[in-house]
Amino acid sequence: MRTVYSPDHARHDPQKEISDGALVDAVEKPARAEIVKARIEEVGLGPLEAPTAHDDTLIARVHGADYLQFLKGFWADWQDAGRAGEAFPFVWPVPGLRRNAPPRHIDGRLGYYSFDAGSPLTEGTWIAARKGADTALSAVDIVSGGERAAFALCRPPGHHAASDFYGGYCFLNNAAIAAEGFLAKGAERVAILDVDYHHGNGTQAIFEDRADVLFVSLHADPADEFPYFLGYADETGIGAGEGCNINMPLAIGTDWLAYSDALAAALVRIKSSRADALVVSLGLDTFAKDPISRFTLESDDFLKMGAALAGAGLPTAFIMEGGYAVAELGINCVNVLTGFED
Ligand code: SP5
Ligand code: ZN
Repeated sequence: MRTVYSPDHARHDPQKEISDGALVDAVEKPARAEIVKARIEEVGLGPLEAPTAHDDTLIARVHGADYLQFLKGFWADWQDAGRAGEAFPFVWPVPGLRRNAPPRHIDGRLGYYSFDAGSPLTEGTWIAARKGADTALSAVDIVSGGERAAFALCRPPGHHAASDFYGGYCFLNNAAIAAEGFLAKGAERVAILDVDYHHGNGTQAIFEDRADVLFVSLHADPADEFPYFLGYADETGIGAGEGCNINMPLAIGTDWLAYSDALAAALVRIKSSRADALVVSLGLDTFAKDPISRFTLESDDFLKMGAALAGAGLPTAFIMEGGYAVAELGINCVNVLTGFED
């Protein structure tokens, strides 16, 4: 399998995040992508290729123009405001406050365009995220060119980013951009299967009123886990998209036995959707030893996950999402990809 990778991911190198009510060491680190790259080389999965540059057309189908402008210009604005370190929002326009226009002040703008304080914006965030979008689109190009599958080793991840706000370590929604890529290449319908431990709230929000993109997500019950405010089973789609959003919240402690049942059900739904292509939001934070998560999948289970995904029989773009047990992340991620190929 061909992998798309850019060293520019490392320009997003956050040091701290707010988590569990405290400022703690960031877990979404450059080492994550590097250990996956090293494992790909170790097992000889296939070539590593640089992304090709894509213009903003498909990114602009996913994200609002003002949001993109905010991200692009943020670091200069932050410095103009006399700020130096990585940036955190601390006030948000929840219902009861107004979110009709971005405020002038940088702290107001940060809150306007975000939903959590766990996702530091840094000097290199925009370039890394923008290269990540190129990485996802390049994987789509490879699959549209006739390959059965390709892997976009994106960093930072994307599935929590909505059309006009960031959060959950995510800034540009790479999986949503990949889905738009398949549609632009002529697919009539695309399925997105999100196997990250956390609900892909951004991807759901982007497509929930559309029938051309089916979103299916297996994740920890949001009553117990981040992102808390989306991802419940009764969110089935809106308007024309009714029936095209499927959330499968799973209990804390879920093991492969229960997970594989849910995955099989998800794949039955995807196979019956007449989708022309599949985007997999590939988070590895369902792993038992993940430091921020509470499922109990083991490394060998990721081989089985890959084999199950191949059973959908669709051209597939794998998009890297979460997974924070860095020591085992390369093994677990590449196990999905080799399990898919075997
Ligand atoms: C892409 C992705 O996986 N984003 C996840 C963002 C999660 N951020 C909130 C983490 C809260 C962790 N709380 C449990 C820590 C255990 N000490
Ligand atoms: Zn996650």
